[in-house]
Amino acid sequence: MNPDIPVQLLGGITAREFLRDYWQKKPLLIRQAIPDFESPLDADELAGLALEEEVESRLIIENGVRPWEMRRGPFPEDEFSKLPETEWTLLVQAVDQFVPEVAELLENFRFLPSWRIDDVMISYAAPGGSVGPHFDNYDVFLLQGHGKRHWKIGQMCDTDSPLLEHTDLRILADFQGTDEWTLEPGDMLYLPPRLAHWGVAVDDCLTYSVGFRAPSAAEVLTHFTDFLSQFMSDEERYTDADAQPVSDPHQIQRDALDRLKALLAEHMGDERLLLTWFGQFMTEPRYPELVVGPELDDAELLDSLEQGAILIRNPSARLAWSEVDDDLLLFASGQSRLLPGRLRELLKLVCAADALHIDNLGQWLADEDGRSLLCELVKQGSLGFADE
Ligand SMILES: [Mn+2]
Repeated sequence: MNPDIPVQLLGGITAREFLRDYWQKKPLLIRQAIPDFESPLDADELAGLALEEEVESRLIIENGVRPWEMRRGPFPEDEFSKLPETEWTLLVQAVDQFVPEVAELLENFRFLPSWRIDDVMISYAAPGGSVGPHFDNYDVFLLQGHGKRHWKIGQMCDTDSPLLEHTDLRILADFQGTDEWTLEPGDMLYLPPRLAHWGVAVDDCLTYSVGFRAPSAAEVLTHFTDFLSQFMSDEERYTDADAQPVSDPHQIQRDALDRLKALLAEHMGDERLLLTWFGQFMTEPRYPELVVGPELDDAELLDSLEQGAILIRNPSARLAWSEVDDDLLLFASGQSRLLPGRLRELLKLVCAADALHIDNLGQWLADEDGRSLLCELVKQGSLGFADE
């Protein structure tokens, strides 16, 4: 998309302006980001999802058996009828993986890399309901889906910010409000990471949270070094063939540090491995158990497609691609595959298309590598056959 065209979702500023002035920096309130937005699901449907085994949900009850009581789903059917009239919240994670109309909302965020998006969480709150003042380590867009929610924003926080003593929730002990707004359906609030915020339902309200993900530095280092270690032999060690006589045998000398730094730099600087690891890591599914496919061979796949079968992306799968020298890497749900450069348009199609079928795959089905790639993706569960 053109980064210099005003975006309705961003209140008429361009993607370039948003990234420059707000992204990861400061909040932005956008009135009618999605004009006349009508929530594709209602409170009852959301509650229905929270009964399902594979769906991740939480209930937060402000005055429960203890203050800010948290219960984890799946919930029994009569759970909601026993709740108080006010001051509770139901949070359902990754609704985009279960409700296609919710996944479609993500099309509005194509000005950001898809691998940065985590999920669409939807919360229902009874009047007065809130999860308390808190901060997150991630960017979030809060789209009001139904009813009204009053948002307050506050100070920037970090791990030293004092929290209420509570086992499950990270509620700020000290909230210094700086600004506040009441959001109505279609209004949206962007918040950068670590900004304190507090949203209280004015009436029955549904709020969509489009959440982003960014690995912590600790995760990058531990996971990347774990990945690298698979490619190293036990013989590869600290070496000091250039050692000099030492004056004090107990002292660790500067030259030892230099050898270690060289060893680290040699491995950590391998861009191809870094890219491979990163693509795999960022496309790991949130629920790997939902990414499984059937046994299938190239000929069977071709046959099905020729008979009109349609392949769609598994909503629980994550896909991304990259280039390395003249080759391409496709990352699919935590795995990577090196492919010849001529498949570039196929990779883009696989990552972006709503549906794959004989008409848009056309020539690629005649390409052995293309066919085998599609077959692999079906077997792996990243692509699946659409129900007829
Ligand atoms: Mn939050």
